[in-house]
Formats: sequence, structure tokens, C-alpha cells
Amino acid sequence: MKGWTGKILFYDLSKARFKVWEYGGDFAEKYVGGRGFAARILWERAVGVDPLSPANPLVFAAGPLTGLPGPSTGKFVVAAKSPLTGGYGDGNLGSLAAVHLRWSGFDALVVEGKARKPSYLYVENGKAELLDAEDLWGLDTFAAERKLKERHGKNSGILVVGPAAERGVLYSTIISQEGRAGGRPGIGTVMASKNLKAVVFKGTKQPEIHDKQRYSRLVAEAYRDIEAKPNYEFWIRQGTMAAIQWSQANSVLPTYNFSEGVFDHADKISGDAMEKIKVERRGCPLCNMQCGNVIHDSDKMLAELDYENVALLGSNLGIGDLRVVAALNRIADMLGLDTISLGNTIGFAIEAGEKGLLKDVPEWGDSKAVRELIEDIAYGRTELGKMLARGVKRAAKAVGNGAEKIAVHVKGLEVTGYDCHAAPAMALAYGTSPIGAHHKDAWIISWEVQTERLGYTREKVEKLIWMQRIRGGVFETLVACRLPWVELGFSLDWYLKLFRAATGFSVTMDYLYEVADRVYALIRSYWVREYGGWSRKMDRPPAKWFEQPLTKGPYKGAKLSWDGYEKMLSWYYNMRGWDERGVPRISTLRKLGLEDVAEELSKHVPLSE
Ligand code: PTT
Ligand code: SF4
Repeated sequence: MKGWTGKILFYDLSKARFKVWEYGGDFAEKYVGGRGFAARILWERAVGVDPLSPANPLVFAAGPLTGLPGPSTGKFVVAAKSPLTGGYGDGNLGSLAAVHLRWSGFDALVVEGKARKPSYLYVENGKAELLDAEDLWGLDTFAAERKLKERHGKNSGILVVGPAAERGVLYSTIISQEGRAGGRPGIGTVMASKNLKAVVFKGTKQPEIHDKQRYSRLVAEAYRDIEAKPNYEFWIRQGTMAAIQWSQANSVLPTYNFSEGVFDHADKISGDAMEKIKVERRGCPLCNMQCGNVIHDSDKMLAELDYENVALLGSNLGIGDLRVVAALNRIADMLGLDTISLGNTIGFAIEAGEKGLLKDVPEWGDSKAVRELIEDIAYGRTELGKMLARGVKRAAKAVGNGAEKIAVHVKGLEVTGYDCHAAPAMALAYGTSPIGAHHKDAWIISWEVQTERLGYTREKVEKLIWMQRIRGGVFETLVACRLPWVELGFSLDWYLKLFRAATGFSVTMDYLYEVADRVYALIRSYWVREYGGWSRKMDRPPAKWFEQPLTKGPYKGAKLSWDGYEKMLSWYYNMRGWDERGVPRISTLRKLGLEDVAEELSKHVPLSE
């Protein structure tokens, strides 16, 4: 096999032993890599497990493009059964760790068991070793990574978890390079539950490429093509931060716990405001359009900004000071908390306080109190902190008295940075995302605002599935950053050409789409098997968007309709070959080569033909 290394490293922390699985071409052809590998491994090995038990496998999975020279290919997928949602969970992380995993001779690392004491895993050129991490435990992510860099060299790929994960906060992520964060559904929490503080990768051998000459030529042309795109210069200036002004203009900027789509102080936290005070740019390896915008925060420290972080810790909490928001963002990175779930959960607490459901919570815009609360959450210092550490779904249940109506999540994963009062297709994207509410699989809102914005149409559902195939399928299996395609219009053809040259597989885009459909059906089967009592209610967006209309902005009065949503959901199931409960049909699983999945799933729920 070329392109792939053909090897997956399995490390058992309980026994401090590893074995290498040399998988064949069939596995590669069927699942390609990244999310495909992770989903299959979890389907087979994370059966009925408690997500925070040693038995839950933690998967780091690259794809055939990861770590090869090429536009934005320094990324991989981190996955596990999620302690936040109880279902399939993953994230996409850009880090030297992704590159060095592949250069160490592996396409994926699967960590199982639990170390006897705080430890870290060191993977180098075909071997792995468990090392002592007593001196790292308790350190914030920046300090821990710096120590490991001193020990193993600047050029190693390092993943760490922070104090939040160590204390079991259910939305802890994995952090790398002091500003890349991956694994929103508590993948960092799973890592810490194994007594694993860090993983360090160091490799020296790039995977073999099928047609090296052609590949190098394509890569050089591809990088040039990106830099020639009309939007390139603006992207370099603002990156994802331009979405603040875009969201405000289109009334989708999450504001006051997703109660509004516009924020009075949006101009103070916008990409335009950021550009004036920006000091440097950072990003993932192998990328020539790096989007991490760095400013000095209110503590005079360097902090990296992204749209989501600013929307959730800024407008969603009523905070209109960019340097203050940047400090909150940096603190979340150091503690290893997912900024989206954090901002969403705190927004819930503030609104619950306003409604008299909770006492002693911050008020909108009180950044000092928010900052304290963030630390209370990470360190479990107060009862409120402990409650919010369990995510918005559980917090709402604990509060009771109708608090569920203001909890903004799907399947237990907090909604990301787009208000959907006036965006039915985006609501469906959140409802059907394979990990719970995340925009990563379909940022359909960008298209929706330009079309028939408020309609519940078949066309929207078709477009959504097309997007999920590309974003949730092609990019998550190959694995590469999707932003060149999304933001600059870099053609999808490039990825196909690179894949063919790297692996020698002479396939068309339809092959990659079929893999995407297979992975989607497999992940859905996983949810259905693990959840028990599955119903279409699981795919419902937050009630707030249906019941509490917007009170200002161009879409004042707008709210979603349940009938319209349910109609689109039925079309969606139908187009995917799933039944009215949202469970894949036997015929669909068979068509996708998942006969064994159909057989196993039918032991848990009756399947439709
Ligand atoms: C991603 C989610 C996002 S999506 C953001 S900002 W975004 C938040 N970033 C966080 C952060 O920072 N610190 C923190 N403590 N928590 C954070 N949580 C949030 O995590 C990220 C980029 C971005 S920035 C996006 S859209 C794109 N996402 C991609 C994807 O999902 N797949 C893919 N093939 N390419 C992508 N490219 C872009 O990558 P999760 P990263 Mg990410 C500081 O991790 O779990 O997927 O959640 O990893 O390397 O930081 O890249 O406006
Ligand atoms: Fe990373 Fe941004 Fe480059 Fe994508 S565009 S690879 S997220 S730096």
C-alpha cells in the first residue's frame, strides 16, 4: 500500500504494552482514514462501555493525506465514545502531532486501558513507551507542553490535557501548540480518565507516495492556486474572525444565550476590530493560509482568536471587549476547556439567573464574574461550577422548573456559533450532525442566507446532505482542513488528484462520497446501538428557536416551525435511506457493505427493510 502506512498502533495503558495492527487494503478502501477509521474502531471496540472507563478506546486517526506535503494536511481526528453525549464523539485537530504520528510509521493510534499513575505516551518511529508524568499532572496545558518540548525537542508533536480534564469536566478538549483545540465532546476528559496527561510523537519518515513526481508537482501548483484566490489577502488579514460581522449582518450571531441574532457591541469584537490590534498569525503545520489571529489580551498575554470562541465567550455572554474575550479564550485553552460548550453553558446559567432559576450567577457582560466562574468550573471549586462542568443538558435537568427550554444543545453537545431562529436548514444541520450540535459537518447557513432563507424545502435537505458528504466525509477521512475549499473556493478536484497520486487508487469523487455515506450510516448505527430507545426526537434542535422569537434585528419576531422541521427531517431520513425513526434500513447498510453492522444492530433494535 502507498499513501497509507498500513499500520495502526494499539497501546494498552493498563499493561504498558503495545501491538501493531497491519491492516489490509480492504480496510483502507472501505474507510479511507480519520473519522472512517475511528468510527469502525469504536463500533468494534467501544461496545456498551462507560465513556470514562478504561475500556473506552481513545483514537487518534490520520488519513492518507495527513502529514504529506499538501495544502492544510497537518490535521487528524481525535475520537472516543463521548462522556458528554454518550454517543460517537470526535474533533479535528491541526497539530505537528498529526504529522509526526504519520512520520512515526502509523496511520492511527488507539489508546486503551488506564495507566496506574499519571503518565504520558511517547511514540517514535515505530515504537511507543509509557513515561512518568507526575511532574506534569496539574499543570495547565501551556506549561505542560513547554516542559515536554524542553524534554523532547521543539520539533515534536505534542498533545496535552489540562486541569479541567483531570477533574472530569465533561467538555474538556485536547490542546496542542498553545492554541489548537480538538475533541469538543469531552475527548480530553476521556484522555485524562486514563491517567494520560500527554502524547508526544516524533517521527522522521514520511509515508511512501505512489507517484512522487506527480504528487510534488500537484502540491506546488495547489499551494500557488490557493495564494492566487481573490479572497486570499482578506483571509490572511481576518481569518474566521470576519464571520463576526457577517453573522451580525445576517442576524445569526449568538447573543444572550442564543436569544438574539444581533449584538449591540458586535463592532467591538469583529474581524475589523481585531485587524487593528493583531500582532501575529499562527496555525496548523503545512498550511499556507494560517488563520490563527493573535492579539495581546487584557492581561497583556498573547492570545489566539477564532470566530467561534469570540461568538460564544463574547456576544453570547454580552461581553463586548475583544481583549477581555481573548483573555477568556486563552484561559480556556490553558485549562483545556472547550470554548463553545463553556460559553454556551455559562450563557445558560446567566439566563437561568435572570429568570430566577439559579442564584449567585454572573450578569450579562460581567466578564470578571465570568472569569471566576470559568475557574470554578475547571477546578470544581463551587457547587455551581461543579454543576456547569457537566454540560448544559445535565445542568438544565438539575435546575429543573422548565430550564430545559433554555438549554441550547443537540444530543447533549452544546450548539456552536450560529443562531437558528431564522435558519431552518442550519437547525437541521445541527439536528443531524453525527456528534451532536456542531457546524463542522455542514455550515449550510452561508448558503441558506443567500437563498430562500425561511423556507422548509427539499432543496435545502439535498444541499445539506451534499455538504455533509464533503465536509463530514471527504475532509474528515482524507484528512485535510476544509477551509481552503470553504473560504477560498479551492477546488475539490485537488483533493481527488492528491489522493490518487498518493495512493494509486484510480477513483472518482463518487467513491469518496460513498465512503462518506458508509461512515455516516456506521456512526448513526453506533448511536442507535449505544443509546437504547432511539427515536427521531434525538435529532431535534433546541426548543428555544421554536418557542421564543427574536426580539430585535432584521428578523425580529422570527422563530422556527416544528411542522416545517419535521417535514425536512423526514426528507432527510428518506434521502439517507434511514427509516422514520432515523435508523438506517437493512437495505441501506447492505448497499454500503455494512452487512455485519446490520446483523449486530438488529440484535438491539428492530430494523426496517
Ligand atoms: C472545533 C471547535 C472550533 S471550530 C473552534 S473555533 W472554528 C473552537 N476552538 C477552540 C479553541 O481555540 N480553544 C478551546 N479551548 N476550545 C475550542 N473549541 C472550539 O473547537 C480549528 C479550525 C477551525 S477554527 C475550524 S472552524 C475548522 N474546523 C475543521 C474541521 O472540523 N474539520 C476539518 N477537516 N478542517 C477544519 N478546519 C478548521 O479548523 P473540534 P484546530 Mg478543531 C483555540 O477541534 O473538536 O473539531 O472543534 O482544531 O486545529 O484548532 O482547528 O471558527
Ligand atoms: Fe489550520 Fe486555519 Fe490553516 Fe485550516 S486554514 S489548516 S485551521 S491554520
